[in-house]
Amino acid sequence: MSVLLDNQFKELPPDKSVDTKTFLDTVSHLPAFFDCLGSKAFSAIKSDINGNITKIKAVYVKDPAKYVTLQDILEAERAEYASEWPKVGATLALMWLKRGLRFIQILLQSLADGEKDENNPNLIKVNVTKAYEQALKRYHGWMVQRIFSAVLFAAPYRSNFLKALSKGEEVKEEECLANIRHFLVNYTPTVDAIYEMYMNLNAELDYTV
Ligand code: 0SG
Repeated sequence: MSVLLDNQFKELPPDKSVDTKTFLDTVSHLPAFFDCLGSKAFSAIKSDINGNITKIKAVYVKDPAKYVTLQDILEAERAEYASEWPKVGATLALMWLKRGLRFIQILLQSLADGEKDENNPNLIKVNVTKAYEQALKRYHGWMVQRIFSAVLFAAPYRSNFLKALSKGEEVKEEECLANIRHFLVNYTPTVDAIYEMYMNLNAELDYTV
């Protein structure tokens, strides 16, 4: 079985609201995946994402009935924190988490679309760089951009990455790519919905770290 299909996102309802518990249950499986990538270079990213998820969960468990959807959390924090919002609490954590989720989406879509460096077809640098430039780069100052360049050297080979997605099993490339496409069917609209929510609530910030 595939890591992705074991942790599929649910189809969104017509109003595109994202159920907090389902979302947290699904994204909670993400950090463990970094251990399969075979390099300690990913530990800072893993702990950043873990931190985001822990922060959102901490708010949710305080009152699950109040925070049924992710939008419930943003609206409650907007009322609670006033001028500090949105650079605060779970709103801030989800703002960063969604960028990591967008990165993963673009990376997987690029692999599924068969984009590759024809001279080095077993490298995923071209896919990772595309994802970074579209999802994260604009939020990173030169220092973090340099960290990205260093991490890029630790990126696994395409074949090893696809194997890790298949939980270490030898799965045919086409089957793995089919699993990725299947996973993206609900994942992409979920990430899009979170971006849309940030835009509609005017909660997006564009400072760099
Ligand atoms: C397969 C190959 C993968 C290669 C991956 C390369 C990805 C590039 C990564 C670059 C290195 C990023 C390291 C971390 C950077 C962090 O500084 C930033 C900003 O972090 C936020 O800063 C925190 O997340 C916030 O935490 S919070 O929960 O408490 O709210 C907060 O601390 C904030 C600063 O707060 S403020 O100043 O506003 O008060 N993080 C990122 O850029 C996100 C990086 C996500 C990378 C996702 C990569 C996924 C790879 C998947 C591979 C399958």
